Amino acid sequence: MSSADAARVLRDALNLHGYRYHTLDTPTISDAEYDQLFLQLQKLEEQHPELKTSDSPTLRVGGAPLPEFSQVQHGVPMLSLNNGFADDDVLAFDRRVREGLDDASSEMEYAIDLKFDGLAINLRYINGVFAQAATRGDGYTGEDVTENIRTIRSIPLRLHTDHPPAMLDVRGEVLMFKSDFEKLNQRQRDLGAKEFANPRNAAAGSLRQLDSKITAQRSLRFFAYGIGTLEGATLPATHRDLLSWYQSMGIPTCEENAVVLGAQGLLAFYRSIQEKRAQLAYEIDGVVYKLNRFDLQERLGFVSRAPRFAIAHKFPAEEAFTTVLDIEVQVGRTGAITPVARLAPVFVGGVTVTNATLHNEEEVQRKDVRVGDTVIVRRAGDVIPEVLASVPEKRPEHSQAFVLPAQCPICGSPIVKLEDEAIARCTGGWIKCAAQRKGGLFHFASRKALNIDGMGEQLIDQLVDKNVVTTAADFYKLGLMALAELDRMAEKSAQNILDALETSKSTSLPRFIYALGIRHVGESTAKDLALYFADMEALMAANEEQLLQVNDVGPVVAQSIMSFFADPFNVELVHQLIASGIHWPAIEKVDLSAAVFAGKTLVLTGTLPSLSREQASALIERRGGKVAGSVSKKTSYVVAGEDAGSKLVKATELGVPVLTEEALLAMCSA
Ligand code: I6G
Repeated sequence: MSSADAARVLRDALNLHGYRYHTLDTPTISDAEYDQLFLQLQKLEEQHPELKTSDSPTLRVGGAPLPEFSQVQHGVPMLSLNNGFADDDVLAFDRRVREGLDDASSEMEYAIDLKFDGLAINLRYINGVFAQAATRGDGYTGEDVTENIRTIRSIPLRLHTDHPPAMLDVRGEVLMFKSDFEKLNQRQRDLGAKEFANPRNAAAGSLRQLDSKITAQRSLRFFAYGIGTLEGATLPATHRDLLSWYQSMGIPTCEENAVVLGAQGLLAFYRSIQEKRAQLAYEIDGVVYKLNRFDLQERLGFVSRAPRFAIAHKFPAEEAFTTVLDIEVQVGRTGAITPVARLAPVFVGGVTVTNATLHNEEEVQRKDVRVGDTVIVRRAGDVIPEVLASVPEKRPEHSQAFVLPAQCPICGSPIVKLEDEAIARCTGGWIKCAAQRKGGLFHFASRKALNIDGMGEQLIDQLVDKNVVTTAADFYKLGLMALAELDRMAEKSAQNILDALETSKSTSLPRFIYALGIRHVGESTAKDLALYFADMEALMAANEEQLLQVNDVGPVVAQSIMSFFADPFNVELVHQLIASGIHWPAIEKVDLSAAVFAGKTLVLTGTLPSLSREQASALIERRGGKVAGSVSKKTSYVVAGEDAGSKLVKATELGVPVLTEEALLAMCSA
């Protein structure tokens, strides 16, 4: 084989394996084998520089630093979208679209994409080969970031098609996944370098590097969602077809998208994605609605610099500036001390925020947050608001750095910090420290534990402060009189609490174990412990050897469980709770290590014909399996029912076996 042929074969193989790894998530060769091929091509190109082509994967590692970015004129302007925030904005958009098309009575077909929080980029392919990339800039002129974009492994350097367009401008967003952002900031911390405030800044900072070797070390991704210039091919009929065409050519698109009818379809998707938002691997700040058909898009056209056929429906702002009024410390149920910033009220992410966590002492010092500082506050989904960074330029004179108190502000016990822990703790324990007592009681009553309806923070505060309740067993000694004497407690509400306490007595063993608040025993470990021991007395008497047999229990968790039950106070508490009437259905003891799904992870998708999600999960867990929420290479089976969506598609792409309910039941009874 000639050197030119060898270089072409190696290039094609590396491009194909890169695509399988970075886009499809189904590599067919090992990393070491890939590296071997890469080295062979690098060597060949060194010996024959004339064989180096612009789609060579060896260029992905970055090239010589540039003196500056040159300017690129966009063939078709990269315009921005009008924004809507409220449902009414969406209804008005839909009305304008229908009226603009003289079709006020029909429901329009809309395509919906996520509005990724990244940077808009234009990728130009000439005859199927990646030729240039440019930022959006002012929409008409951007910056040439070709060498940096080339380092993004999921972007094909050559399109996977035998009939590429003569020229294609792919529009989309470069972003950084949340997990890659965390890793990058960890690396920045290790190097003593400045951290990035959020994934968007990290993506922007990584892309605007004159030295593309730095970009190559950052994990950036790309999702395509639009098109600019197209020559030598026919434009697909709809936006959705465009994305499918891109996918067929190896250009990454996001699988979270939809085609819906009418404004109600738009709003339903918006709400479903709002619920899912925190679980997405990347940050989004809203969704984008577009008429699906390109011919209708063209008929509507543009108004000033934005299309009439599309709108971004944004989520309420998630970051805002405010002032730190004070820094106090909170004591959690395990004694963990958390510094909390008291803030001047600020509206962020749809609510008014007055407190934000500062996590721990190190974090306050690292971010150097001080009383009087102007800070950026972030609220993401249901997550507790946090202070992201302070703005030192706006700091008042004579401000003081934060120092953690030596004594617990609640019980006065010493605060200590173990060497290997970032968290400082109050040493008072349940008995001395009312904050720990309240935290433990709140946990016991919480939804995933004994689920005592109405037993909230304010009620527990009163019950503890008035010495009516000390341990969870005291909840079940409460009478109508004691409750009715509390502030803001009418007889009816008191009776509701008593009814909720009664209802909570019928529980499950996993809930009961979780409710005890043993350190390191969360919901999932409680479930594993209940399945393994099937009996509370057996768990209380378990030694380390037995505990280590339980799924996901290691020495630290085992030690924590043993020391909890080594305390006669805790054993007595369990006995008192059971004596007060708390009970659960018996669990049949099974040897999970030999069960059909031992060590396997299953994902449920769609509606199963007869089993509810909870029933299917219980079946799987009782046979040693774990139920996960998303499909990956590590998924053992996907159980699919009617209307299974993107999870089923992903399973098929990754070659994960798919089970029907019938097959699941057959495996369970084998
Ligand atoms: O379909 C889209 C998805 C996401 C977009 C979009 C977007 O921004 C993150 N932005 C524009 C300007 C357009 N479509 C036209």
